[in-house]
Amino acid sequence: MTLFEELKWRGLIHSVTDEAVIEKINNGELTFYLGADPTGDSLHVGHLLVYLFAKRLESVGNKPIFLIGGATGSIGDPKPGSERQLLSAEVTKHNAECLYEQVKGLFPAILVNNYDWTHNLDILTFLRYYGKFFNVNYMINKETVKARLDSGISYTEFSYQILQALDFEHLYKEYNCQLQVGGQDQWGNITGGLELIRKIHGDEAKAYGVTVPLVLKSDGTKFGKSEGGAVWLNPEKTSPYHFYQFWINTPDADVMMRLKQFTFLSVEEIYEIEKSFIAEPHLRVAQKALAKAMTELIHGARGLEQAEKITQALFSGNISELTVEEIEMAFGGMPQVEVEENLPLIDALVISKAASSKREARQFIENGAVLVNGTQQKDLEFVVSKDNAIGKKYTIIRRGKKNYYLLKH
Ligand code: 485
Repeated sequence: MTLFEELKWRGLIHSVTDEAVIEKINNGELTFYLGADPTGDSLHVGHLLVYLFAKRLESVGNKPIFLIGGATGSIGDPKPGSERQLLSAEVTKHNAECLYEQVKGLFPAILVNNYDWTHNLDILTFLRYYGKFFNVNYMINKETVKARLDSGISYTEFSYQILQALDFEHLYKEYNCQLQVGGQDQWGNITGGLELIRKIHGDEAKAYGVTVPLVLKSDGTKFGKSEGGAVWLNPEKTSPYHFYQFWINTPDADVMMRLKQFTFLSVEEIYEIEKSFIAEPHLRVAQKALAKAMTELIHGARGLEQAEKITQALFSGNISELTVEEIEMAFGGMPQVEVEENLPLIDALVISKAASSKREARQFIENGAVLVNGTQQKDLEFVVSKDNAIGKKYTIIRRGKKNYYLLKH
């Protein structure tokens, strides 16, 4: 299987502008670029596919340029619905630094910022030289603009596609960059760049575009969200444990596709996993392989180890093995109750809402449904205190098989 055949098999090709690009990709002979606007300070899993696609191209020798849209980010790629809020220079600068750090962790790339060649462009050069290459009738037919013609679009956002086209031409000229990759929503911007290259450099100029499909979920909901909102790559925003949980909760209907799209497991490995998955779906072999591969890719061996340890501890109830840091990771974002003094377990159950009344709390304890820091507690007189807390800081109450409550001392 060639790389391109594999990319197709993995469901990573939406469109290509010219089939001639296939052989060049396979031979690893291209310099290509991927651009992102610094609109946020972290990537989330919804962005990840295109970046991993770039990593795949890089792995056979193609050379990546990562373009940060310091200029375009200050304008805003038109999105359906409404105008974007303009971001300040400080915010885009901070976001740009954060994004570059994350991309560096995924694959080596030359970093460029379109602010560098855009900010000194004077209005007369823009209109008299570049403007002449763009036909308004054609521009308003681009999907992103067309979608806004009814609700309205500012001249600012309308001009966005010209700036992105200028970038491609610039990188073509300066780096012999012949390929731009992006998500399927970038098709219009990418082809705009190709036309500009042809108009300036002639028909023999060789440049291409490849787009990657949007990640779809079989149930129609948006990919990349969990209960807590977007699933971020930044471990301070989404812990490795919650990241792992996101992948392990992938529905059966989607899991094989996700293994192909997102992981670097080989074709053979994926077929092996599929066999056991079909034979014994309840063992969730595919989900486990996916969560493992993705957590290791983004958070390294240590992040994976933590995530698996916490998952195992919460599943088996052996909470006492967790460190304070791991407890904070597991329960971060979940409600926790602060307790000042020693507290009878019965009261602790009520305060943490593990039980609705003292009477119910007593029943739970007597029935053996209550575990304190991983140990079943049947003593109605038991007192929760700093001294018997994990790390003198946390008491974890489990009621029944799955309900966890956190008390902080
Ligand atoms: O020369 C360029 C200047 C800016 C851009 C690309 C090339 C950014 C692009 N217009 C854009 O808006 N990209 C999105 C972003 O920045 O978040 C997303 C795309 C997605 C995928 C991802 O960037 O919506 O499809 O391409 C990398």
